[in-house]
Amino acid sequence: MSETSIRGSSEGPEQTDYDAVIVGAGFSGLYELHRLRDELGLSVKVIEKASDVGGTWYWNRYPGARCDSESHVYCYSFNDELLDEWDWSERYPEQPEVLEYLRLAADHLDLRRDIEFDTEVTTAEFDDSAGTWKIHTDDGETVRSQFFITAVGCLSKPFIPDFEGIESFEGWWTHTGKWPHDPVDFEDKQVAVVGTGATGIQIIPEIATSNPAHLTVFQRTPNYAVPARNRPLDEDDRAEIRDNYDEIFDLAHSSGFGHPFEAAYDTAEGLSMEEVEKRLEPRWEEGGFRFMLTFGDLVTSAETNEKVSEFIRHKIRETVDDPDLAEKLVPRDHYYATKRPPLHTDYYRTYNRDDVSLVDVTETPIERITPSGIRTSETEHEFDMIVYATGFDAMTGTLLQMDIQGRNGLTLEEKWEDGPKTYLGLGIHGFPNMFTITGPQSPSVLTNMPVSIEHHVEWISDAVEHLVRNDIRLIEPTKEAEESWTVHNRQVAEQTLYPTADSWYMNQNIPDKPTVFTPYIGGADLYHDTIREVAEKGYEGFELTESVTNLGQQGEQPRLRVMEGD
Ligand code: NA7
Repeated sequence: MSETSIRGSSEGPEQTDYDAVIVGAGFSGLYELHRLRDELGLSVKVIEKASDVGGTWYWNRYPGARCDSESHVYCYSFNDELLDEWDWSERYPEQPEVLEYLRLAADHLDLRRDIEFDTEVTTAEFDDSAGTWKIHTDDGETVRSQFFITAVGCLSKPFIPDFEGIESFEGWWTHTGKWPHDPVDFEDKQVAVVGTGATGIQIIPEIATSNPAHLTVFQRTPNYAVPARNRPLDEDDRAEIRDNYDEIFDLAHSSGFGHPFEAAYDTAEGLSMEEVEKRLEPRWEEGGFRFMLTFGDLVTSAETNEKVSEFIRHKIRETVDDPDLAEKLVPRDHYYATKRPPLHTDYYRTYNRDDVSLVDVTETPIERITPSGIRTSETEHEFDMIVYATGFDAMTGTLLQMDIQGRNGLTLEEKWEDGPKTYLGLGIHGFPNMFTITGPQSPSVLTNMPVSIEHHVEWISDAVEHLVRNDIRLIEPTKEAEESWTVHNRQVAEQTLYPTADSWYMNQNIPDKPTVFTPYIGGADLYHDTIREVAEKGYEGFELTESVTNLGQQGEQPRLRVMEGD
């Protein structure tokens, strides 16, 4: 038992208590464990549903799964030894490599001993009288903790549409986010992929080149995919990255999107299409998210966006041989980047193959899944395998599925009936001592995630340290601060083109979810300044409470102490 443990509650021998319980052992949970345990000396438990570390990179192991951020900034920046020890092999890291990196980080920091794998949180309830959290898990255990920290990722609850007959399919089927650990063989199989978001766009070319008998893609909305231009990194690349790590991370941590580059030009407004192409072409050749950041007003100016969108449409038409098919693949219903902008490797060229075909479900909707395939309004397609690349109940889905109950039994589900309400995407009024790493209403999914994760973990760890050093028992956003942040979120989003698209950013991919823009689009740079200032002003907007007055029968107050001398 750690010197700083709060074990010893009067609830009985099976009760095990911690200073902090963290849910999730991906990028964020691992770093939060390290900060709280190794730097503050607190007793910490991580609860993880999977059998290993990795979070999203544990689950999303479908062929072609690759990060769209460049590898040298898709990692922790806080530990020089880790940076020295690790070399990325490609410009964009493939799933097995990210997973290997996170395994190395967990071993390097000796994190596994405080992670309980294969365990799911079923309920987390705030005990008003004790001022602590009770966390129940599917193995029948309950642990009590002072702080409850969610590190559950933003895209962790897979979504499969409620197609009639889905269970009746007699072939092999899965969602990309629940991909099996054993290799999947597509050879000589009739394969269907449903969905053409970032995931579908990655897996479709991989299946097409795995010798299937035929691959049929079911598309509802065409997407604007930009070439990734992935390539192996050589020794010279790595040397250059190492020599410039400080500058690279400084740039990434102070930029609007968490990448080490900013927009090259302010706007395309007033420019001729020829001038626009001259600016876009080099960035198209460079590939990746740098293309998206050619013009700074891409998501605020309809004129700029339409010009960039038109450029991409032209590229699609140039690549796809069959003009009718090309038109089906050309997006017209939304502005570029108002849905998550995918990167691709050979996506459009894949449709030039004879063994690949496209079903536009806006023309011929899926009516039901049958034992032998998919029936549309036109015909029945027979398949051996169906891959659902149909996305996630994003941002709030995983939090809501944990049955989180705050003060007076208020559930998060009730609280967020009309959409998420938070203060800074970090805390929730009515849910004291709970922190959400990259929660809704923070920049999260609009940025390079490890950068936003580091900012959040460090902010939360500093807040916990402040509380402990000052004998403060509870921290909770005020109702006013939360309301004002929620209104600010909506107002900033309304100044952009984002609300014009049906996207998972807007919650519109899940039936009956309230339509509201969920991440914070005010810019990661401004956001980070804001949360820093809030802390500097003594956690402005949070109510800090020194004692829990009605501890009742819970006995002694927790005895949290931060390790001295650090
Ligand atoms: P997305 O981006 O939510 O894509 C899901 C895809 O599935 C998208 O093309 C959807 O079409 C399609 N979809 C969803 N429901 C249906 C139905 N009922 N019929 C046909 N097609 C459907 O999820 P991804 O996994 O690709 O990406 C999620 C994030 O993971 C990604 O942004 C990265 O950050 C990593 P729609 O466009 O809604 O018409």
